[in-house]
Amino acid sequence: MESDIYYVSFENRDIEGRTLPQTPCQSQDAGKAKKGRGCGCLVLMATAVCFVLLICGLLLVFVTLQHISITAEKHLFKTYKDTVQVFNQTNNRLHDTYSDLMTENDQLQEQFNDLSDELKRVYKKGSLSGWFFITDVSKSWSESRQYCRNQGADLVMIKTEEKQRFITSIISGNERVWIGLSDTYREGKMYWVESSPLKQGYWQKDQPNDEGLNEDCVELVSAFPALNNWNDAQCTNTQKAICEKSFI
Ligand SMILES: [Ca+2]
Ligand SMILES: [Ca+2]
Repeated sequence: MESDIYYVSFENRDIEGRTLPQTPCQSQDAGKAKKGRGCGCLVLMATAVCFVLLICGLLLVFVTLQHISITAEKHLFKTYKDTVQVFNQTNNRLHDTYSDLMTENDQLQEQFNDLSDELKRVYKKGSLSGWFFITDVSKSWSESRQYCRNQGADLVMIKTEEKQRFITSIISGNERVWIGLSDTYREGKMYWVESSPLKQGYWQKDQPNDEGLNEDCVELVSAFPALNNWNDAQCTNTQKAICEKSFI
């Protein structure tokens, strides 16, 4: 600044050292220089303001993007949490349903076992047509017959070889079952439960023997050959029986 002042003083002095008035051109140049320095400051200030505004803008964009990202993550987490909750609820319901089904299955299995004990079978072949089943409890001959009648059936009558073979085939293992034949009304004369006389029998060897003069009811013993497995026995013996219900 002191150099500028010295320069101006030098330029505006004559040979004798007297101060000369400034020319119009000199005044114009000085104003331009001063104006130029002012413009430079304004440019710097404007640049600084623009820079600050740019930084603020960038910060605003950054904060906005962060906010959007966090919101999206929150929404995604909530969706995931809801999905997990629905999955757990569905899983619990399936587990309950599975437990119910297993309980029902156990009950059905028990019912099936009960039916198996009774052995219900339907048979249709040739002249045979009926529903045969073995009682699930052991009773005397008379009680067994009553049991069959309570089911709308009667003790089975076996009048053909085909039926004899079939009845034997549905009795498992070594089992003794009552059939609908007896000589209760007349000793030595066998009658079927429908009161028709016996024409063809499938007796074990040396049977019927009316042992002890007290054997009037006929049983079928599955352990013996199919065509030789009848025996007369005491009617009060308790054992299973085979019932027959004819198709109407
Ligand atoms: Ca007898
Ligand atoms: Ca006997």
